[in-house]
Amino acid sequence: MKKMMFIGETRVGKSSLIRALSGEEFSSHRAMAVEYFGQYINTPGEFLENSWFYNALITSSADCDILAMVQDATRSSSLFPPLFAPIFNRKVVGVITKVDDPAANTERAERFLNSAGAREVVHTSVRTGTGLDTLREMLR
Ligand SMILES: Nc1nc2c(ncn2[C@@H]2O[C@H](COP(=O)(O)OP(=O)(O)OP(=O)(O)O)[C@@H](O)[C@H]2O)c(=O)[nH]1
Ligand SMILES: [Mg+2]
Repeated sequence: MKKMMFIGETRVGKSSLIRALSGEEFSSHRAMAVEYFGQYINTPGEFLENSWFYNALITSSADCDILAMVQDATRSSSLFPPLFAPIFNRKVVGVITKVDDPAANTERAERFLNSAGAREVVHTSVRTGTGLDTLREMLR
C-alpha cells in the first residue's frame, strides 16, 4: 500500500486534508510528533518552520512513496526553501489547500511550490472536495 507524507507550515490544512482523504475520524493532537494514519503520514508544521528539524522530515520520508508539499493558497509567503523537493529522493507533489477561500491566490501558491521543486501541483479544498480524488488516485 502506497503512503503519502504531508509537510507544510502550521495551520495550512494538513490534518483537514488527511481527515477528508481517509474519510475517517483522524484527530490530530497538535503534538510535536509524526503521526501515522493508514496511508497518510502527518508531520508537525514546526518541522518545516525550523530548519534544524529538516533531518526529522527527511528521516520520516523514508516511510513514504510520495511527499506532498502543502501550501495554503491564502498565504502571501512560503517557508519551502528553493529546490527543497530533490533532497527527499521521492516522488514529490505540490498540494495547494483552501482554493475555495475568497482570499485564495492559486498562481502565487503554485509559484512557491514550483520554486521549491514541485513540478506537479494539485489544487485542493476540503470544503468542496476539489482535488481529493486526484490525490487518492496517486496512491493506487
Ligand atoms: N476554507 C478552507 N479552510 C480550510 C481548508 N482546509 C483547512 N482549512 C482550515 O484551516 C485551519 C487549519 O487546518 P488544519 O487542518 O488544522 O491545519 P494543519 O496544517 O493540520 O495545522 P497544524 O496541525 O497546526 O500544523 C482550520 O481552521 C481549517 O478549518 C479548506 O480546504 N478550505
Ligand atoms: Mg494538524
